Amino acid sequence: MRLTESHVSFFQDNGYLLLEDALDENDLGPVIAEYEGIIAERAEELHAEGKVSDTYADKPFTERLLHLANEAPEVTANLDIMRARGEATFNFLKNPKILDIAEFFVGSEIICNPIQHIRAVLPKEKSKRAPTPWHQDAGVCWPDTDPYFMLTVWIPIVDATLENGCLQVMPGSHKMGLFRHDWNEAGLAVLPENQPSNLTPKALPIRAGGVILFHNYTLHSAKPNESESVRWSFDLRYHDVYQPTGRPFYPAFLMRSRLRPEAEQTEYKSWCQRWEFALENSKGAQAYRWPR
Ligand SMILES: O=C(O)CCC(=O)C(=O)O
Ligand SMILES: [Fe+2]
Repeated sequence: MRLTESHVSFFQDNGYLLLEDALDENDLGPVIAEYEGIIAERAEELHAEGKVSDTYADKPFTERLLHLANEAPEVTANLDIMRARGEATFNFLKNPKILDIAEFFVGSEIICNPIQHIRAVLPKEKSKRAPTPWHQDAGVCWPDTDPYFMLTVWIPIVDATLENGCLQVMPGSHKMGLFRHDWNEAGLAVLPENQPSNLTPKALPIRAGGVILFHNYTLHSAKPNESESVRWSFDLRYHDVYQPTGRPFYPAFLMRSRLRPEAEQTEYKSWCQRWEFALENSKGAQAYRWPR
């Protein structure tokens, strides 16, 4: 995808940028297949244990997890990137198309930040979690990242619609500094009384294959999932190698270095090992500047 100065100036003015069709089937297919495999394996296990009445093998990717979760909610546990640690997912983190987009904004020495997720958002009546509340990603980092720019890349792997809980942003909010965040039942949130009253939220429905970029100070949230299917998306973060990550007890990976290509940390096995070690040894670490 060729980015131009007008993309950059839109991003600088608004704090976000939506790029349709940045990725295709070859990029998303392996990740979907990997998660289909993980879910199929769990379905078989749960069925063998008598916890689900059916493996729901005939259901599409956007629905199978939901049917299983209706009977065995534990099926949704540990699906996140660093817990499931699939190789296709790891390859996705260093997908050259994503790194090319990131390079345009963060330069050529690109760290893949450990604050990264794949989210399988269930329809709201079925979900134990409220939709992601209004927040800034700077707010979920340690304050040592405050002076720096970090790029969030939000990637739907199924179409994200107004109905199934697409992302929404407050354009211009990235120029207003850090807002106060408070914990509520939805998570760490900028409560309505602390939000800028002069800005209007903009919902960003986007087809699978598109990507949304935003700034670490952009206020954003997710709409509720009012559909009958699962909203699957990635949110990944990239920044320059010399910046802190905001979660120093988790591993960061130099995914691209034009200056020192030999220093790149793009090996699947060591990615797995470093995450295993970090998850095992960081229990109880303070993840947020605002304690719960
Ligand atoms: O996908 C969501 O529900 C929230 C995403 C988000 O907060 C982020 O990408 O930083
Ligand atoms: Fe966020």
